[in-house]
Amino acid sequence: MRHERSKKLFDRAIELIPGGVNSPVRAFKAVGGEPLFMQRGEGAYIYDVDGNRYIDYVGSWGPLILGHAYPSVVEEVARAAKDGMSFGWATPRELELAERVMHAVPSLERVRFVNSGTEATMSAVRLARGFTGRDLIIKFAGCYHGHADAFLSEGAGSGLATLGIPGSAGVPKGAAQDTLTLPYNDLTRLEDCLREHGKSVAAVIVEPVVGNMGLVLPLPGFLQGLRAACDAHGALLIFDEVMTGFRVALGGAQGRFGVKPDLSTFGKVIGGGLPVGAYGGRKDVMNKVAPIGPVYQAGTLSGNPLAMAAGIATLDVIARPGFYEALEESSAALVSQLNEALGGAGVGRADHVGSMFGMYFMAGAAHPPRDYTEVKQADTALFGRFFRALLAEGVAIAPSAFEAGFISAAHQRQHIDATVTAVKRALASSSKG
Ligand code: KE4
Repeated sequence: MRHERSKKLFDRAIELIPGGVNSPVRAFKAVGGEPLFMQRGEGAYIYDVDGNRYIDYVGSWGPLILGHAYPSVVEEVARAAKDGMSFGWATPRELELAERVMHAVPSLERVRFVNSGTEATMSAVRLARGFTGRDLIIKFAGCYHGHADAFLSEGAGSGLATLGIPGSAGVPKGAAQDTLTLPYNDLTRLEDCLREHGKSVAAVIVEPVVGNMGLVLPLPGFLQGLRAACDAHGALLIFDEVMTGFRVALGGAQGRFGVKPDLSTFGKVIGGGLPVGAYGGRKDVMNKVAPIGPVYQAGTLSGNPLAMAAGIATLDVIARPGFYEALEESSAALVSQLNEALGGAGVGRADHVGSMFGMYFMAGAAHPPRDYTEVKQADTALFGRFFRALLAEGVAIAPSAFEAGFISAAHQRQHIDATVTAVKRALASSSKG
């Protein structure tokens, strides 16, 4: 494959933008080589600026559950654009999307739209603090909740795990000290922490299925245990469903696992590829949000009509009967073959929850990783070689061993078969070191 145009663009980009990218995980820092520039996407494929085609499992890091340039989504965005890009006044589409999101997720008695997952999680945490009058929050190592100060302490996941940086510079001690970080899947440590700090803990925030340290599933009873522990100590339970929401099920992880949080955050799929985030939950809690309550949160482009149109069109398709069953089938078909290929090559295994999957380069591991300590044993050098070899075979996965993969409704049998062939070839060429 030739990458001259990507290289030329990157040479220009690094003179304009830090690292040449607008989000660190795109920089290929952890896998070597220079980032590619994409020109367009169509269904399961993306095409880089040099015309190379890839079967895409990044899907814009989760939003594109329908695949790229889905016709009805594009049409609805174009229709909205013809009436004006943004008003800064309330518009009808905000209610259209709110009703769809709330119908799918019964724990949402009220919802507020914002412009990113980070805005959603930082607002949910501020609201939990405003509602409880408490300052501390508990998060779990390897879980990523966006780049607000409160979340960038030790073990923040996603790009920080990818780059191997423990936390971020620029976070004041005051912000970091109010965040307690515990091991995922460890209820004993949580209960010990709540016994000591319980009266000051405003909320426990968790990725109900983790996608930001690679894919890590909740152990049986973990999510239920979080619910009970929060109830016992008067803390709010926040499910960060920015990635899992409308991805692992129409009702998100809370629907799939049957645990009801007090607040939830969303993003990605509900924007259909345009910038949308949301937070919502119990009415008594959400009623504390301005303008009816004392917890302030605002946004110039919140509820933007084009973004709402993309979300509405996306949710109208995924809410159709049989959508998730078909997605589950293609996901299981791919991941069982990935698991066989990785196991057969003696380098690791694969797992999935719905259309969110993970590949673990941990030879000989007796089980999929359960927390950040186990995940960090991944052979990242081998992953880097595998990533580059797979890209050369025309299959694009996240450029990090600490991210999840996403299958869309556009991924059909032929894409899955081609992917498995490419994976086997990439494993053969990359395991030589
Ligand atoms: P954004 O601010 O990037 O829209 O959302 C932050 C966020 C919050 N919560 C969860 C569970 C998330 O996965 C994310 C963002 N996910 C990463 C991918 N691991 C975004 C990719 C990137 O940082 O470029």
